[in-house]
Amino acid sequence: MMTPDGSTAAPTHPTASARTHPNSAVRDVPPTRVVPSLRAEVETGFAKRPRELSPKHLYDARGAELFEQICALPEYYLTRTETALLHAHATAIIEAARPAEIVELGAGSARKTEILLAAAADHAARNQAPLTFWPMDVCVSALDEAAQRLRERFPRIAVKPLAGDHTAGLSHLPARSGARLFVFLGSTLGNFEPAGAQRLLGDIARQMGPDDRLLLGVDTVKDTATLEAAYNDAAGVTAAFNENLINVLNRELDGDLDIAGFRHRAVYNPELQRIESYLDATRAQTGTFAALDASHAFAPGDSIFTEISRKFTPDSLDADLAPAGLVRTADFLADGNRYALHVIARADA
Ligand code: AVI
Repeated sequence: MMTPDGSTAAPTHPTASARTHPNSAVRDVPPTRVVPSLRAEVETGFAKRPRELSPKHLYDARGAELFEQICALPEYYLTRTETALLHAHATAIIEAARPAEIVELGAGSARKTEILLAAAADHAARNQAPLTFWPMDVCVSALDEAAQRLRERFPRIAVKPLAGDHTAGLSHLPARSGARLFVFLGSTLGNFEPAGAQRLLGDIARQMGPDDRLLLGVDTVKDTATLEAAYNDAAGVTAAFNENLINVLNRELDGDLDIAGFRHRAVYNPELQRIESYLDATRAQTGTFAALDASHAFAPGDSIFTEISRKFTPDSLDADLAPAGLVRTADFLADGNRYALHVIARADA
């Protein structure tokens, strides 16, 4: 399933040999390290108070559908602001990166990247240079759909989809043929704690040569009202997205929690500069998970901490980039600094 920040259970491959999916041109990127399964996360995360789970479990088929709807909500300014920034600056970004290859992490439908690909295809045509697009995602069906659409629109671009979880390491990416532009959009970096963000950035940095660049889209620190509205939309789509996690737990772990006994809550934590999303129990209930051979009792007000959405300043972003040996080389800011696209290089390049 397509997830902005990784898969639930990446298979472990002993070698880096590429596998092709049946009836699909998608190749596997074997994980470098094992990522914890939902089962393992419940076992450790539900022992904490508040209970916690990583946000990647929000993206089953229904969650992915609800997230698509969130991206179109009036309150959720992130997607349309990033799209507008890409339209405004795609040519400048491509001129700065001069890529022979574009590798997108968590590409999904690659709708926003299409804007960048149009500029990259023009650049490649002017220079009579080849161009390859490697969209990487855990959802093979999304990759297949995107590849078909992009091949039709950009016959000059070699579209080579990669199935894999970018949170499981990137050592087994295919060999390069020239300067690479890594792309990581949607402020998905904000769904990672600083340690996780730094690890992911380090994984990317280790794959970057001196001429390579990373294009990173991140949401920025702003007033609490705007931020909280974006995660508490009037139509209740974000609430449904968060509450759907109870369905995921029940289905995957053979559980019987009552979804009606939980309520979505999203609040801005100004100290940590992040939205924190919770599921609060509205009444007492005990859920039994047959797959875990365990029960979990919730009292009214007990919470499951389901997601962080960090908001960045140039300084806080630099604090994540520096340990990975990365620096910003160009910044593209939306009006009022509502959102940012950054072009990033190796500090030693
Ligand atoms: C995917 N990610 C960047 C979104 C965010 O803003 O943290 C997920 C999301 N959660 C609630 N609304 C959107």
